[in-house]
Amino acid sequence: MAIQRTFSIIKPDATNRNLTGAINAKIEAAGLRIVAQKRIHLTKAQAGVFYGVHKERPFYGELCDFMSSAPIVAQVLEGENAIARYREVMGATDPAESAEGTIRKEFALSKGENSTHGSDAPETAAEEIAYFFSGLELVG
Ligand code: FUP
Repeated sequence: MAIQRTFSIIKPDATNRNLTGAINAKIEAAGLRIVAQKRIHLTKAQAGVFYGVHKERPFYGELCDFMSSAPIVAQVLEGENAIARYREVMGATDPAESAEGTIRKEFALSKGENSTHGSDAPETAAEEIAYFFSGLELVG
């Protein structure tokens, strides 16, 4: 498997609890490199575009409110099979279903406030990276 890039967000529930370093430690321990990173505060409209795929879902409004409620840390992670690898490191969406040792098992508060986002496929990874980072910000 070739070296891949994936897009990650450390979400407001985690930045509020000062968990950025603890989550980054798990990412790095898993062999993923943080090749770009910035802390930003999304507007509700910007969060809405990012989660546009979910706009018909009942939790969409609440999700956009949450994602714009406090700063996030947007990241690009690089490594062997990075997309699937990071989803393993994050664990299942709902912390009640996440495996031991995963980020969400350890830190997530609920299915909505679940500490991290990770891309689910190469196409979405490319789109999500381009939404948050310019080519000049990707130094590898
Ligand atoms: P994931 O890929 O694990 O982030 O999960 P999904 O793409 O299914 O969901 C995206 C985000 O929507 C989740 F991180 C949290 C939110 N969500 C809810 O708030 N309630 C739900 O029932 C499902 C998802």
